[in-house]
Amino acid sequence: MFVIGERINGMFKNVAEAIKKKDKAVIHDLAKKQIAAGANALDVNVGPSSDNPKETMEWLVRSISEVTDITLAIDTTKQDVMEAGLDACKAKSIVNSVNANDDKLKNLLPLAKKYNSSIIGLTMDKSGIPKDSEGRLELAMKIVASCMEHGIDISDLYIDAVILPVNVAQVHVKEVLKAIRESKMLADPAPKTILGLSNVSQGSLSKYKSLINRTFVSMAISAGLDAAIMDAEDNDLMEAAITAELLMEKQLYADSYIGAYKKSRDLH
Ligand code: THG
Repeated sequence: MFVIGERINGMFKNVAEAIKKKDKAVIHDLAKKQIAAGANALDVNVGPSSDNPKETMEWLVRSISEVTDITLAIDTTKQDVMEAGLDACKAKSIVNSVNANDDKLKNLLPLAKKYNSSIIGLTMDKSGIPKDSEGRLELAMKIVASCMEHGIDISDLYIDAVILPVNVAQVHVKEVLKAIRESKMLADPAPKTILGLSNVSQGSLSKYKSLINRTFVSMAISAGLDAAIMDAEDNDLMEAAITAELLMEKQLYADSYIGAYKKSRDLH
């Protein structure tokens, strides 16, 4: 699975503080640790309370690029913040994200093309997140069609069916799994699929969060999930994902498959 580390996000207290104090060492450390744990890319989000989101995004991206040239997912809903992040990123980038609103598609897809970025397309629009898989697929189809119109390869598109916290939106979970399965039929080659995995356990008891995350990642991988924004430093979660991919025949079986996987990626 393509793992995007979730930790460089201003919703976390230590990141919010590092942003306030312009403390690069915290950001360097978070980047290095997530990569050492197996992240293939890093999500970058200034968080909900940034006064200067544009400058903060530039600062975060520049700080990260001092220690790695790994792919960065620029995580913002604001167009000027997105452009600032993409422009500051010298490595490969991912637009995280567009939704199915006409104005978002019209403004952000050309930006993705200009910066040669992959795109995460959320199955939501002005009326919110549809409750069932059919509604999600309709919006996914709209995003696929719009990418085609903009000359974007569908293999560069990740459809995000948007998982919500199970404690308040339990009925959504199986609809998301169904949407993952069915979004593979929207085009040939199919779009990839992604989730912000930890959303599912937000608000649940701390002692169960990791268990909920790793159970859900296994289910989502069996539904065809290709990528996740998740906690790469949760080793149980990473091993559950590797094992689910093994069982889905995404990797060749070997008795010591965890060790083989980590060795192949130079992880410990
Ligand atoms: N889709 C896409 N991008 C996304 C999301 C998505 N980006 C943001 C988010 N959702 C994914 N990132 C996180 C990061 C942390 C948590 C959830 C999603 C999280 N944190 C713990 C909590 O809130 O309980 C711990 C917070 C803390 O320790 O302070 O759950 O869906 N494309």
